[in-house]
Amino acid sequence: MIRSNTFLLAVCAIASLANAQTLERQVIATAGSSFTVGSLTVSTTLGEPFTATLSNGNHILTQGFQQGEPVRVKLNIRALLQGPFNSGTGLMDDGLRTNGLVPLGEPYSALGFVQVGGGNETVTPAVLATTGNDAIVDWVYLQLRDKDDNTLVLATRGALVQRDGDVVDMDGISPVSFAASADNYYLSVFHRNHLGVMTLAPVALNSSAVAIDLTNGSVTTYGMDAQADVGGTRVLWCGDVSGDGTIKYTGAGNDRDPILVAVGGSTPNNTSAGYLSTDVNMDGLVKYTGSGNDRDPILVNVGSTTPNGIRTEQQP
Ligand SMILES: [Ca+2]
Ligand SMILES: [Ca+2]
Ligand SMILES: [Ca+2]
Repeated sequence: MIRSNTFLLAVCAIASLANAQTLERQVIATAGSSFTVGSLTVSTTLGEPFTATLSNGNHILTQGFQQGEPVRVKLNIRALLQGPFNSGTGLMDDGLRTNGLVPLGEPYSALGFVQVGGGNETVTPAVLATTGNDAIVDWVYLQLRDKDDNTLVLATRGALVQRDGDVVDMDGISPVSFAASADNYYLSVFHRNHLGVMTLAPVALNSSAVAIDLTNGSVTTYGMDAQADVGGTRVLWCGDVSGDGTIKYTGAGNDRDPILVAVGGSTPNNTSAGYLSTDVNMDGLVKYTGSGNDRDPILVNVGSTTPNGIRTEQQP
């Protein structure tokens, strides 16, 4: 502070010798950078409060904290959804995409998933035109949680998942990023009609796209049986049509009845097309009976011989 005052007095003395002129303070808010003004090198900052403003009559220098690069952490997440998972290929089917049903905007905010710093992500039709192993299957919803409190959600966002399980950003190929400081975080991955999953331990995240593979058992997850095991491949449990964090086949609030309602309650053999939570296997068609119906996977997941069983999402 003493140095600043001394400098300010000095520049005031310079200013008094110069012709009076009007200076306008400028805020540089789009990026940080360094540049030279006469004999001075000036570094600008992004998103930090200023601590002092100095002037020599010709230039204003706003002093603040420096930030080397925009603070973002990147994650190279892999996760698979049981509904569209094909154990023969080891990939998810992309029936929603091939039927033109994947929305261009993230669906989670409208479904009531609370957003913290994220939401309203959008994708271009060109990204959804990609075919093959990297074709987009659907949107997922991600959370970063406080390393000291696994119930405290610090950041959220929508992201895309490819057929091979890569969770990617809006260009359809890049690792996802969050506007968050390098630190340890719990990661939770959710899907609109699957049970979400969370890392048991916080993961050290930084700007170098840390790998978190939730498909091969390399990352221990919170709770018991948080994911289905399909021949050694971990997949998110499908069948939470109601989105309440449980999979139920019978009883109040079960996930089966909405499927019957979707096809027309008195016409169980009918089908209904669309981007619908009742489409458990995510092929673009809601079916209650017959081959490839959306009801049987729910029964299988609660236990075929225990239809009254309830499977509960493993989140703290
Ligand atoms: Ca991929
Ligand atoms: Ca449910
Ligand atoms: Ca279906």
